[in-house]
Amino acid sequence: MSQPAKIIIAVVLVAVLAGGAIWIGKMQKQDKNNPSVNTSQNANTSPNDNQNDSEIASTITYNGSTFSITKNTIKSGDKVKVVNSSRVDLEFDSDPHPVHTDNKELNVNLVAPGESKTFSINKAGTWGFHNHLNASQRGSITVE
Ligand SMILES: [Cu+2]
Repeated sequence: MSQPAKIIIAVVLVAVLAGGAIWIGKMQKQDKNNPSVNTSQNANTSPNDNQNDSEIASTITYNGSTFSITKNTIKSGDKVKVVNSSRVDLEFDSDPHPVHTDNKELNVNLVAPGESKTFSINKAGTWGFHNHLNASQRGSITVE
């Protein structure tokens, strides 16, 4: 074989090998990208699907004389529902009475008999609350 013919064969071989390597690289990239796109879409859409009671982290129920609470410790950003199951007005507010300044996120004020109000707490700590109409009726909730 002549010298120029060997050079041409060598150049063609290098071109074919390089082309194959680029093609395989592209295939691997596509395989990696497709599943990750799908999972990130699912993660972004699911949290906003439901706006119902399943998102309530804790429920505080007033029976006319005392408060009961389903969960004493919740996470920052969680939703809390205040239910007035009594026949009298409830004014649900943060401690201390009468200024309600410890954590104003708890100041939901009037909850009429048979009604409820939902609020979110973001500030970490243990927060006391009371019925402003009868400040001896009280409870607390902890936010981690
Ligand atoms: Cu008060």
